[in-house]
Amino acid sequence: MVRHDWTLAEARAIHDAPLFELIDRARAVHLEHHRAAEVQLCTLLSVKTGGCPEDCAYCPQSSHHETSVGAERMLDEGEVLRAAARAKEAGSTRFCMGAAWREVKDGPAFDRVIAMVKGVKSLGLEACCTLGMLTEDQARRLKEAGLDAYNHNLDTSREAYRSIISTRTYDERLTTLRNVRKAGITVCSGGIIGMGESIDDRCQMLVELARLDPHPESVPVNALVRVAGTPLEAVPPIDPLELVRMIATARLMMPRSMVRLSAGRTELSREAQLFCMYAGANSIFYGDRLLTTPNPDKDDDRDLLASAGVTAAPSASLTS
Ligand code: SAM
Ligand code: DTB
Ligand code: SF4
Repeated sequence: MVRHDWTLAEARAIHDAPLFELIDRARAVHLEHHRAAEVQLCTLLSVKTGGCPEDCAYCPQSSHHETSVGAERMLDEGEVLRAAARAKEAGSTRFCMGAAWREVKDGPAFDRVIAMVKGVKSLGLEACCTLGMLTEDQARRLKEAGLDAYNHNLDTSREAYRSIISTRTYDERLTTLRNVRKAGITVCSGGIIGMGESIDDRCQMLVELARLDPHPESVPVNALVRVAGTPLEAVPPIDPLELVRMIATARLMMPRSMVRLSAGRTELSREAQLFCMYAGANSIFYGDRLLTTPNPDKDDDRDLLASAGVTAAPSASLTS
């Protein structure tokens, strides 16, 4: 049953259950709704890196923090399409283009994104963008260009949001998600754990995501990548089992969504990554780079999946 009215207490009860009980429940739901021996491979590309006016405490691309990531020029369409073709060749079925923008502004840069989306679609890939805030009209233009999904994370609970980002509000985030939905683009929205938030914050974020009707088709669960120069550089790392619990809880609360084991895999053992997949994650980012930080080697990922008999999904793995 797909529910939109989970309470924090219910989410906590799921999340805090004895680990094996939580995993058994999540696995059962996963088997019911997904091809559980498949994982979708997605490739990320930063098409406009750094110099972002927002002050997200986790982000190396914010101009408020002194990190090794500088503001770069926007990539051109050819560079992006060459990267997308390589991603497809390597086995990815979804290509996500990110820009370090607060919001999309109409004009040449947005026109270029539209051309990129058309090009990625012509290669036969799922196309996703993450460009910051979006108006209804901009969402409509992206849809017309063929965009399948838009990533815009809630990142954490409404309460914790204020201590992580001061330059925009939770409600602005929700408005963009509404604009994306209205245009008929699928929603990709999730968050980050390991920023110093409480377990209640994590569960409250899942309650907020599950409140969206329909649920986001895609829910990325990121572990914070601690980047030198950001305010969160010295936050203690999470225990990998926290990620397993978060993924299992997301799987149970949003049974039909793709749950993506996103940033943070370089810090995880092979066993922890497979445990996340067993608990309900059915997608990973594939390729040596996320947006600005490293991701596991492609060869290591191939070995990992092969050793578990997990195959790369042809496309979204929803079966019903
Ligand atoms: N600027 C747009 C925005 O914020 O919506 C799109 C790009 S932004 C880099 C996309 C997402 O990446 C953020 O919402 C956040 O969840 C994730 N992210 C950024 N830095 C991260 C980090 N250091 N560790 C984990 N996730 C991170
Ligand atoms: C998401 O939730 N994770 C991806 C994607 N959506 C855009 C981004 C992760 C970024 C990690 C930090 C970096 O590489 O800059
Ligand atoms: Fe900018 Fe997005 Fe990074 Fe925030 S997360 S600083 S909006 S690029």
